[in-house]
Amino acid sequence: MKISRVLSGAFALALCASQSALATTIGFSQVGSESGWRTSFSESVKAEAEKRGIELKFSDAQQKQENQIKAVRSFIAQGVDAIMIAPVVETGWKPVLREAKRARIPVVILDRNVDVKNQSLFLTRIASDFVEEGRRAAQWLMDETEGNCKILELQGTVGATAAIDRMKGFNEVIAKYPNSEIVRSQTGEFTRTKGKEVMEAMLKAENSGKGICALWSHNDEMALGAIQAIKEAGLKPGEDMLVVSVDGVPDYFKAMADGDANATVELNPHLGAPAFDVIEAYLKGDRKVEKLITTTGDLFTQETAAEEYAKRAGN
Ligand code: GZL
Repeated sequence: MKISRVLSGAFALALCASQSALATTIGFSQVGSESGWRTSFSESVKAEAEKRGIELKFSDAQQKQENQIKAVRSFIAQGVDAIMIAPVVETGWKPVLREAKRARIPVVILDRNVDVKNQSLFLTRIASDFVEEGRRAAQWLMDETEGNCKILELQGTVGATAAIDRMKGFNEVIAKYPNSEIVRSQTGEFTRTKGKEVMEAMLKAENSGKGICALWSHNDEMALGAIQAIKEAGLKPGEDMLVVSVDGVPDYFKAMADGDANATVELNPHLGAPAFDVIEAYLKGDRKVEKLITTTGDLFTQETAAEEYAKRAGN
């Protein structure tokens, strides 16, 4: 074999080794830090990036889509290897996703969805089945109340997939029970402060909650705020008014252990690992990836809340 061929082969091997050793740079546009779940999600992604030697450029959009779009444009300008977006709402993403595609930068959607017809604008979406979360919360409540319940609903962020789909799933089940209905529904924007504020207003409008059987909250953070409002209205949350929610954050397990809340559907915050798996495979040339990778979570009640809290507190 000619010496030049041996050298070029060695050079190619060395180049390949050095490239794989080069840190992958990934831009991550996160919604914000509006809930305990969101914070766990961010921390989990950062820890996973650290573990894998990935250079993570993290942007917190404070729940504003314009900040997310700015961050994605900045990632494109910096020439990152891949972009992850946890979209605050479903609409308004097509232009910036097309810019990423033109720049040949793969995009992974995490958690909530983007409403784009052209599915080639992103590599995959990794998320829980929010409709199923709503169904499970509703079925638990119907089983608990023998299908006889007047319900207040705290909706998540308007236009967010989690709010749209949890509402859809919950209503699908409630529709089967003629003696149950949602009597009032309003957005608490997924935050504890707004959840308390909106619950205070709903209780005032509903005779201080007399005759209300349950609160259905699209996330634990709003439910925890609402629990304060229920107490200040002179009612016992968890008893006079049942509380059912989604996320499974430690504070909510504590509330269930204290008898102030009744059930939650846990939402997996560990989306970093599956996202990095897909991105690393893609960067190595693997083009086979499902358009949706679904995570799952269990429904938890007061029965196991104390032991589950002990496992989660301080994590
Ligand atoms: C749902 C996620 C929601 C959480 C909230 O997957 O988008 O956003 O349920 C968070 O805690 O604000």
